[in-house]
Formats: sequence, structure tokens, C-alpha cells
Amino acid sequence: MFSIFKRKKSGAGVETTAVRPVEQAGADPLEARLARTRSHLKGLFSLVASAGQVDEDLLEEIETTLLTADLGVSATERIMTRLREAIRSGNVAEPAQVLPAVQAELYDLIEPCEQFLAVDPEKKPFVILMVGVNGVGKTTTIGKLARRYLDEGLKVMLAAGDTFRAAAVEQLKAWGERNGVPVIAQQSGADSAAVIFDALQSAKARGIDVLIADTAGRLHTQSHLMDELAKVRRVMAKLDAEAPHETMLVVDAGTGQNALAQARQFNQAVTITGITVTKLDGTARGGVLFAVAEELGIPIRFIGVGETAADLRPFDAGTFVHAILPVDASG
Ligand SMILES: Nc1nc2c(ncn2[C@@H]2O[C@H](COP(=O)(O)OP(=O)(O)O)[C@@H](O)[C@H]2O)c(=O)[nH]1
Ligand SMILES: [Mg+2]
Repeated sequence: MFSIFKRKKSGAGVETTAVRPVEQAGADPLEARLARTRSHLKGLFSLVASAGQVDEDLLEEIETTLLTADLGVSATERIMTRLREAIRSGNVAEPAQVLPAVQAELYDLIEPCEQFLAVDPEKKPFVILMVGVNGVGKTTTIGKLARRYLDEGLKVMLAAGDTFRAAAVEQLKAWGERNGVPVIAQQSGADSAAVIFDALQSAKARGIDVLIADTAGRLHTQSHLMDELAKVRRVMAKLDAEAPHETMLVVDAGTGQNALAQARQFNQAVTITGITVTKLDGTARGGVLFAVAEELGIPIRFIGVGETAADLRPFDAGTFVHAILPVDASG
């Protein structure tokens, strides 16, 4: 990963000089994929362009724009507080200095969540447990992840732990067959923990590098679901005390603040170690990543920007921030 911001640290904690990333802005296809996500923040450019000075009116309009872009109340407050400090200390004096400062704040907020998921070769298999509500893109993300690890030359196995819906088992099996990846499955209605236990046992016997386990997104009640996930973890620990090595929550960016609520809820029940945010290609609500970063601080592992295998990108804070607020471009 490269650093995209060259900034002078200042006492107020706000840096005002954002520079072009190493990659040329126009050459990064992520920018095109995030066009919708960028749509709200784009309003900042005209606000600043038409402002004669940095005053309370301008600050209020910036605040409203951040809220509209789904950053949520606390992330927005944090950014506004620090922007005001920068203004007070004189680091931001002209309207033209405002957006570089906002961009730097967005980056500071989300950069700690840029923690790439490294598959530890010492853990055999390295177990990734996928959780999240129905329809967020868990199974699709499993396919994308599997593709990625296959391309790295790793031996991959999948566990069809979403036994609640027959279609879910079939979806995973079909994907496995197409890609020559073994899928451990039982009939729908089977015990999810048992399926994943079998898969882990089999993965150990076969020298698998990465085992990715699907789970149900909905059961009869929410507490059933959380109980089941807790049981999956308990049962797995009988074979490998450290498994799962990653409990990855998948959330759909398009659900905005609901994604934050889901992250909160799953994190309480099963301790999430990483998040993948999907469907950023189709929504203006991608600002919710900042809300998740501010409130939960959980590593954001990947972002989904489309439906094909290539549309899963490791989360890179600088590239993401620049793609949604391209300060040094014309906007
Ligand atoms: N546009 C877009 N669609 C996605 C993305 N990820 C998943 N989907 C779609 O979301 C729908 C639900 O995905 P699925 O994996 O079945 O969700 P699950 O119920 O959580 O397993 C499918 O139509 C996927 O193609 C993404 O990053 N972008
Ligand atoms: Mg599924």
C-alpha cells in the first residue's frame, strides 16, 4: 500500500495539504465504480467554490452534506470538531483550504481500519467464518475470495453452513463445481455447526490452506441466529482452538445506517474481526464506512464493487478517500 497524503502534522491535528495519489486519478477504475458513493460529497465542491469566506454558514452546509452522505452523527461530529480547530488555529483560513482538510480528516478517520487480511500459512487451514444478514452478499463474497486465494495458488475449501435455505447450499455447490473447489455440504435443514465441523476435519486431512464457511443470514429469530453462530464457533474450537481465524461480517453499503446497526449487533454476539462492505458500486450511501470506522474501529478487509470475481478489492483507505472526494481533481 502506498501513502497518498503528504501532510504537515500540526498541533490542531489537521493537515491541509492533500496531494494527488501515486496512481493517476483518472486511471483508477475504482473512481468509476464509486461514482454513486461520490455523488453526495461532490456537493462540497460547489459549496466551497461559491463561499466567499470560511464562516458558520459554510460549516453548517458541510456538516449537512456529510450527514446526507451517510457518515452518521459521530463521524460527522468528529470531522467538524477537528475542522473547527483547524480554522481556529489558522491552519484553514481560505475556502480553498477546506476540502483538503476534510479529505485529510476522512483519511485519518478510516485509515486505522485499513488492515489487510493476511492468510497465515501456519494455520492450516486458515478458517474464515462469514456472517451477515440475508442478501448482503456473503455467498458472492465467498466466491470472490475463493477465486482470489486460488489465484494465489492456495488450496481452498468451502463449507455450506447456510443450511437454512436449500438454495444457499445449491448456490455454493454450483460455484464450487464451476471452479473446481471442494464444497462440504449436507441437505438443507442440517445442523450448520455439524457441517462446518465436518468441513474443518476434512480440510485438515486434505491439507487445505483456506477454509471459508458460509452461514445463514436469518433463522426463526435473531437470537436463534446469534446462538447458532456462537455454537459454530464453539464446535470449531474443538478441532482448532484458534479457529475461526477471521470472523468476517458482510454488510451491504446500500443499507446505510442499517449496516452500522448490523455491525454493532453481530459484533456483540460473535466478535467480528473484519468487515467486507459490498455493493459500493450501486449506492450513494458508502459514507457508512466512516460511521463503522468511527464507532467500531473494526478492520475493513475488502470492498465489493460489482458482481464478478474481480470486483472484490482489498480496502485501501487512501484510494477510497480519494475516489469519493477527489480534492485535487476538478470534482
Ligand atoms: N452490484 C453488486 N452486487 C453484489 C455485490 N455483492 C453481492 N451482490 C449481489 O447481491 C445479491 C445477494 O448476494 P448473496 O451472495 O446471495 O447474498 P447472501 O444472502 O448474503 O449470501 C446477489 O444478486 C449478488 O450478485 C457487489 O459488490 N455489487
Ligand atoms: Mg448466501
